[in-house]
Amino acid sequence: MKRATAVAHPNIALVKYWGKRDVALNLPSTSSLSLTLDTFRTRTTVTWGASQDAVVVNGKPAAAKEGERVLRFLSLVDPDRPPCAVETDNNFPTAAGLASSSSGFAALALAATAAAGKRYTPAALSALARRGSGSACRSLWGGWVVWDKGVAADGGDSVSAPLAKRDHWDVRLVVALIAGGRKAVGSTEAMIRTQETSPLYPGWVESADEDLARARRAVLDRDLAALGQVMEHSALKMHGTMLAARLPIRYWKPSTLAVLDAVDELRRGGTAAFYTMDAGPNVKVLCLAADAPKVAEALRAVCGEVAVLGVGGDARLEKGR
Ligand code: 2P0
Repeated sequence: MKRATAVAHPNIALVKYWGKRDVALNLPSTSSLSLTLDTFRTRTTVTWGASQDAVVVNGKPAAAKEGERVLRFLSLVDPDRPPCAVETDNNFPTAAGLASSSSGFAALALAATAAAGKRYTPAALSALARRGSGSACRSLWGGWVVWDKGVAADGGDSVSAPLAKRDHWDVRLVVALIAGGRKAVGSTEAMIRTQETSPLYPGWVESADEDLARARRAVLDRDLAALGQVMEHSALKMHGTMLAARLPIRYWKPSTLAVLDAVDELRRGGTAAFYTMDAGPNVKVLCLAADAPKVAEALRAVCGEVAVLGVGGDARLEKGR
C-alpha cells in the first residue's frame, strides 16, 4: 500500500475552452488561457492498494457517477491497478461554476501517480489530468497558463504550460458568488450540446486563435485594458454560443446582470475592472491588487457574497501526510 496527498488550486479561463474535437480524450476545439487562484484549493489523498475501491468527497461517499469518474481515471494510471481509496475535499463550493473539477483532477493526477510510484513528465501529467477534466490540465501550474489545443490524434500535444509565473503581475480576481449550489446543466453536457446544435459554434472556433494571441500578449505586457477587452469578449461569445444551442443553455441570473452593470459603472468611474463568467451564474472580476477593495465593495452592494482571490501557485505533493 502506498499513499500520497496533493493540493491543487482551481483556475479560471480568461480565454475559454468550450467544445471538444474528441470527447473521449477531452481534446479541445480551441486553445485557452487561464489564471490559477490562491486560497481556494482541493486536497486529495490516494491510497494505492486498499481493501476496496472507495471515493469520499468532502467527508461523504461520492455519488455513484462521480465516484465512477474518479475510479475510471485511476485506471488510466494503471489498467491493472489494485483497489484504491480516494479522499478529497474542497474549501469552496463544488460543481458550482467555480472550477472545482480543474483543481480536483489536477490534485488527483498528482496524488494518484505519486501513490502508484509512477514518474510522469510535466507534459504527460498535464495530458493525464486533461483526461479527467479538460480544465484540470491547466491547474498543475500556478500563475498564467496556456493550454494548447494540439493537433495529435492521441492528444499527446494537447497539454498546458506556464505562460508567466505567479509573481509576474499583482492582480486579484474578485468573485461575486451568486449561487453556490450545483448547476442544472454540467459543463461537459453543455459544451457538447453547444457544439452539436449551436449555429454560432463554428464562429467561436474560427475566432479563438486571435483571442488567444491578444490575451497572451496582454498578459506578457501586463496590459490590463487589452486583457480586459479580450477576456470579456471570450466570455460573452462563449455564452452567446450556448444561448443559441437547442435547447438553449442560460446560466445567467438577474444578479449576474446586476454585477455586470456594477463592473461597467466601476469602469466609468475610472477603475480598471473586467469580468468573466463560466458555466454558472457567478461573475469573476479581474483588477489590480490595489483596486480590489473598491471592486469588492461595489460587487458586495449588488450580490451579497464576495471572495477576493490572488494568484495561486503550482499543484504540489504534500510531504508527510
Ligand atoms: C474553461 N469551462 O475554460 C471553461 C469555460 C467552463 C467555462 O473548462 O468536460 O469541467 O471535464 O473537459 O473542464 C469547465 O469544463 O469540462 C470548463 P470537461 P470542464 O474553464
